[in-house]
Amino acid sequence: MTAAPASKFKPRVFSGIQPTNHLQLGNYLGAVKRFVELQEKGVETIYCIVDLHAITVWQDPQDLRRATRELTAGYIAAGLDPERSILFNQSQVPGHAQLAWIFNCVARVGWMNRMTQFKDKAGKNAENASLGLYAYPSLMAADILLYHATHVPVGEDQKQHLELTRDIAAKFNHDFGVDFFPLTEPVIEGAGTRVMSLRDGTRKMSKSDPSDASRINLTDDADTIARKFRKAKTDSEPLPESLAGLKDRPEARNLVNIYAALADTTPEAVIAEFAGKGFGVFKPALADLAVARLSPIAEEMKRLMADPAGIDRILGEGAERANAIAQPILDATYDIVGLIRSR
Ligand code: AQP
Repeated sequence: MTAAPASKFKPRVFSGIQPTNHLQLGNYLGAVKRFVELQEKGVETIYCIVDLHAITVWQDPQDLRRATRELTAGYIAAGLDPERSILFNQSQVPGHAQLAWIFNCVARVGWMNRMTQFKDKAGKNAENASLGLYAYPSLMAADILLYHATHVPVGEDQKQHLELTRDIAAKFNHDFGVDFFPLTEPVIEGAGTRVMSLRDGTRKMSKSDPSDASRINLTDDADTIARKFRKAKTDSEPLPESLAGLKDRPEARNLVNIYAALADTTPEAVIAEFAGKGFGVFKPALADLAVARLSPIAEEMKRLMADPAGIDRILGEGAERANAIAQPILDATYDIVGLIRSR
């Protein structure tokens, strides 16, 4: 983690995940595992369940409630401690939506038009996408800047949105002649920053991919994990002697990266161990490693999910703590913009 350029801001980490479907391995390796590492470093950490982002595409209300609690359980089961990190769902802190509106008036339509995630998610029928999906990056900037967060751990796919967050902060500071919002640094590090689909090494692993076989869900049992890795698309060559030999082999490269991220090592070290071995050897080793790492998390999630009221309590307490940081920053923002607060 490098220091944010705007050094008047004390280090504060913020990130979030959408409560859609089930947590998948890419979310875990690209985001949640990093969240835990930053918590363990002793930095102030705020982790959100971004339910307002989730509803930018249709969510069944029952499923949304289930996914919100399940994601909270996933955070805690993976090692986030509600005492040391602030854990809450976005909609319980009204400042996210309020600051997002201000940023809707700062960000330019042309900036939004360049966002590749909108193009991917809206697909061919962009005219029919929700206005919320289009404005998603502006809400994401509000999530981060509402806390004056200096660092945001995310997967590679969020890099463009983080750049936009910096653009919004810089334009706000410039327009109003202040040095109020920090230029937040993305934290995108390690072998798990871009986990790809198990069915297509050119597409990222995603919660919403229609094919369940394309991803490992954190709720999958050991047999399902082993089967999905066994059936993962690969070529017929053995693993090469060096990383360069994986250049045009996206599926093989993906499995090596996943192994490295799960084992807390580098892809180079994985290649050194498995060079010359075929997937008949590598896939079972990968499945065993994944089961060893993920099964305890799945077990703990199950235990936590048995007490939904307990999860809701954690979210409520987290929201209070989050709001205590957010409200003064929102009030100051309103003041800078010229909006009167008379109570
Ligand atoms: N495949 C991935 N590899 C590494 N990191 C990933 N992330 C997502 N997929 C991968 C990271 O997980 C965090 C939370 O993502 P999100 O739920 O807010 O939205 P997303 O990026 O759109 O993730 P999904 O799984 O693809 O969700 P859906 O299908 O609902 O849109 C982010 O830090 C992201 O980088």
